[in-house]
Amino acid sequence: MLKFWKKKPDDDAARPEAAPAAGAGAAPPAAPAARRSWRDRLAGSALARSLGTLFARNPKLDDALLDELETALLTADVGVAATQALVEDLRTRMHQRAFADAGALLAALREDMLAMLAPVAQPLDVSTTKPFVLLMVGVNGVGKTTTIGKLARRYRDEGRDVLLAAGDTFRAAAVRQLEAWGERDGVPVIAQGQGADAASVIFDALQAARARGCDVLIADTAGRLHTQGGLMDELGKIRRVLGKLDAAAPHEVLMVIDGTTGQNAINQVRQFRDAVGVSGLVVTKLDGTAKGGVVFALAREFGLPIRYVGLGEGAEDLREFEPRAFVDGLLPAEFGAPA
Ligand SMILES: Nc1nc2c(ncn2[C@@H]2O[C@H](COP(=O)(O)OP(=O)(O)O)[C@@H](O)[C@H]2O)c(=O)[nH]1
Ligand SMILES: [Mg+2]
Repeated sequence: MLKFWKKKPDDDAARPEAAPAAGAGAAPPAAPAARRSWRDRLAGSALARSLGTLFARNPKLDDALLDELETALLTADVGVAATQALVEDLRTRMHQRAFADAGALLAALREDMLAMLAPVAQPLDVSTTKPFVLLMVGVNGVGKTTTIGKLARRYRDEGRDVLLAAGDTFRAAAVRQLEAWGERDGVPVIAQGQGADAASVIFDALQAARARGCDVLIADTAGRLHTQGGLMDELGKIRRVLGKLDAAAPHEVLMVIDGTTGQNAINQVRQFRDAVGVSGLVVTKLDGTAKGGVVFALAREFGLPIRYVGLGEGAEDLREFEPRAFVDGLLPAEFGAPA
């Protein structure tokens, strides 16, 4: 089910602004010509598909329906606690005869889902200080560097001066990948190459950001070192050296979660939160086959702000998290408002 983000042959023609790829093997994919709707992007998710199937046959209002709903939610990584909260509320109200039909139950599910997500829909405001230092963390392959490329584009388009720091010095390809995004976005990158001390790269970058009067500094970090302990030590050191220049920096520690990883995401957040502190989340790869439910599990478990979600690989595919668009993208079309 890669159809939502696979490059189509005629995409290039419709994309006059598409820049040639920079850096062999590290080329960020071009942005789609038009922003696709949330529903378009989320339709392939396991939750959207199973809820669609479940309610398409206009089922009877009974406990069997709630059991099926429970299974659908658990299978889509909503997690035990969030699933129970959702299903038990519906069960209580169903037994009180609050619903006329399955459609009314689905409408109540939608409201409950929105209520669960509302507290974590807190957009990130990078205009509170200058330079605003954003430290990107998360395990390998979740989409940190890609998200930085997308954010750099977004902030630049908002008229901000952005600087990037190539703090994933563990792999040479990681530095090249960030530089490719920098070229593409027209945003400078501070790098020292593979094997450099990540904390010193990011320290230099903050000094440069101050000297140049930049609005936002976004620092990439490694997701994997020789040991997990080594990684946490490195992130701790980065925090400490930033604090020497600006006691409040980093102003945001943004943890990136791969939306397809399921319940393991919970363990990842717990580990990073305890070791380096996390102030916001980005959930990527919700397009395609991601199960989608992990967003509810994260909201329920941590209550950390979900700043952005990734709905594709292109620069335009990073959206501020909007619970309404997200929930309506997952629920069968006839019950939700148009996404
Ligand atoms: N479909 C999809 N792919 C994504 C998204 N975000 C990142 N990716 C892809 O995930 C892969 C790993 O991304 P990368 O930024 O290198 O991860 P990092 O190791 O955390 O820096 C790349 O192929 C990205 O294009 C997303 O929102 N949707
Ligand atoms: Mg990376």
